[in-house]
Amino acid sequence: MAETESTTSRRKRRTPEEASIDPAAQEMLAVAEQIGVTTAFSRADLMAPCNIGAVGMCCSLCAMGPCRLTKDGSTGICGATIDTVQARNFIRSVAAGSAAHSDHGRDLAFTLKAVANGEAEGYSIRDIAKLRNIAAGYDIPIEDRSPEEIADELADLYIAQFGQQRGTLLPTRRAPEKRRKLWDELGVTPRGVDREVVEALHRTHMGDDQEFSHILHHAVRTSLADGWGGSMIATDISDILFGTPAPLLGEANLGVLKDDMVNVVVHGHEPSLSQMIVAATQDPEIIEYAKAAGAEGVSLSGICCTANEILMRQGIPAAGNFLQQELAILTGAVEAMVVDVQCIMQALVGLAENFHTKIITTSPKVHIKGATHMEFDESKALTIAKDILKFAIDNYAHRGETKIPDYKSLLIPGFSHEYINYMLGGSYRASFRPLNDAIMSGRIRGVAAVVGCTNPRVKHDLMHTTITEELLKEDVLVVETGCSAIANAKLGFLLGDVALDRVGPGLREICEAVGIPPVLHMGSCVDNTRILTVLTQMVEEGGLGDDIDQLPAVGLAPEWMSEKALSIATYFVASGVYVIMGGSNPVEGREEKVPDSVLVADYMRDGWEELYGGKLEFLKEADEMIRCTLETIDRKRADLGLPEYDPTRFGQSGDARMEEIDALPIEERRLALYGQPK
Ligand code: BF8
Repeated sequence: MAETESTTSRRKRRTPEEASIDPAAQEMLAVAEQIGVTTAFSRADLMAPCNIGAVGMCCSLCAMGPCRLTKDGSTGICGATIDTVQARNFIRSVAAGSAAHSDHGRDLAFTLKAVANGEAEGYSIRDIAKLRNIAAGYDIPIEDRSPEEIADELADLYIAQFGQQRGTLLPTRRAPEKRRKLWDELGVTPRGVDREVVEALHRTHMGDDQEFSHILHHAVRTSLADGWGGSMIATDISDILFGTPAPLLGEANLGVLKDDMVNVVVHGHEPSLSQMIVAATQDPEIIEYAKAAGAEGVSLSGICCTANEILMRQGIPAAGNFLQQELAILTGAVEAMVVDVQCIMQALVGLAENFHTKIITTSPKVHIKGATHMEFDESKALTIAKDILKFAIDNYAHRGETKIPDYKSLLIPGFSHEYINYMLGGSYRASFRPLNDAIMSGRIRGVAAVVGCTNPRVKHDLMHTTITEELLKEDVLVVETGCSAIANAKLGFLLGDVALDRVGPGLREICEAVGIPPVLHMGSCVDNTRILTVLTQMVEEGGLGDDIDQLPAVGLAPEWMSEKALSIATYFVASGVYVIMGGSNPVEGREEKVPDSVLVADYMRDGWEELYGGKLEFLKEADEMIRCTLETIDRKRADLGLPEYDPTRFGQSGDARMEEIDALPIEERRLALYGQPK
């Protein structure tokens, strides 16, 4: 097993090779050192995390504090105990994560409404079949109606989900029946997106909810309003407006930047503007404008989840994941970095001042001091996109020396749940049957979702790639979203030919038979809802139990850093999945002498497992995460009565075996093929 380094000393500055496994990142970190600028990597080295706040022992909810609960038996000034403080901090993070994803979904719902009413310049409804399917699922009439009429009604229905006060959030009806009943029984079925987020904030105001498991009960409800609400709505509408992803060829890493073109990097999360910028780069007027400025054209690439949105739909290259946003600027080759919402470092502006790069903010919700603000308005979307590109092109003349690392990898993204369904059965027999059969036979041992951020507190990309590599060898099919997908793309895991030499024999047979890579890129972080849908469809297909908690499936976010990740983790747990988070555990602070002082961490593991069949654990090392993943998969296989995993039973067929046979002399080849000379 590859050596892993989960944490690094805060006292010493890491070398580029210690900070990242990615040679492109290493090259740029060396440039940062040469020119004497900081990055998130070096700032993480210089700033040790607060050892009180990091483990949930600090309460800053009122002005009697902040209170540090570091001594055994100590409480806040109001008397709040450590478990209450940890639960309150946790639910506040879940509420922020749920709000971020869901507000993104809300904005897309308003964009859908505007498109339906002809008020959004440049947009159209790309996936009419998905629009009709989703609308029919909510009993919206679809026959003899135009796509715009259907979209208008669906937009209204989705907009209403945010402000709904009572009843059941409608997308939850897509969960398995048994799971929905469980949520109803436990009282965690979300009512409306905004209501759950607001209630989370109310409950954690000074003097409110003070029983940690009761607070966490509402954390579950708030997270479900994200996963089976706001995020699911965001994925649905993105597919309707911009097209449901299907596999295509893409590229990832900083080597996608072009020396002879105007480089525009889009960074953030919402696809509304980035999709328009994609369209604008093809506009003859823009191409001419770029040529007049002395460039060969405009080269667009992405960072973070915006990268995933346009990569999986149009094949626009990904310049990198979260920790590469500053590194892209360090190449000196970026004319403009266009940002919208979430995961945008404030340090970008100061760093860009060392180069010619312009940082352009576009969301009415996100301004950054020193950046150029060009506000996005869907009614003039294409015009604004062209204005942004012209601004970037005008900046090309100011470009100085460039250092673009010569590293990029091919990948095949675009595995929406619709495409997975199709690829397993074709147009007429689209089905999850082959996947379920492969799991039941043991060719595929189980499924792991390796997702989430990169975090400068751990070696960049190492946990994602180590865990993925080891699970593939153990015949575990891996699905990916977010920054993790970009990390694994850089090592070639998202490209069948490269990756298949590194996977177990049974998984290899399935990948070859179906024609897929062993790591399926399913999109951005809101698209974790596609994974919920896949898990539900696996349950509904039959043979693997009647609820998600029975599936041999595990979720991992080994380098997480954002509050959104905590919301995602919680809604997966509540959906029945064992979730492993790496790095720091925000609820691990304990009073050594008080035996029940790890109440919150224990409850998230054992209490939640008892209630939901899924549990949340924070583990430090990759080896431990891999071991726990495989143990859980094997235990769930045994509980289902499936055969014990045995890789020696497979690998006798497949492309590799055929290549071996082809290389044999004719007599031996006949013997291998027909069992006797012919
Ligand atoms: O939403 S994986 S660093 S980019 S939070 Fe951010 Fe984390 Fe990346 Fe996408 Ni998700």
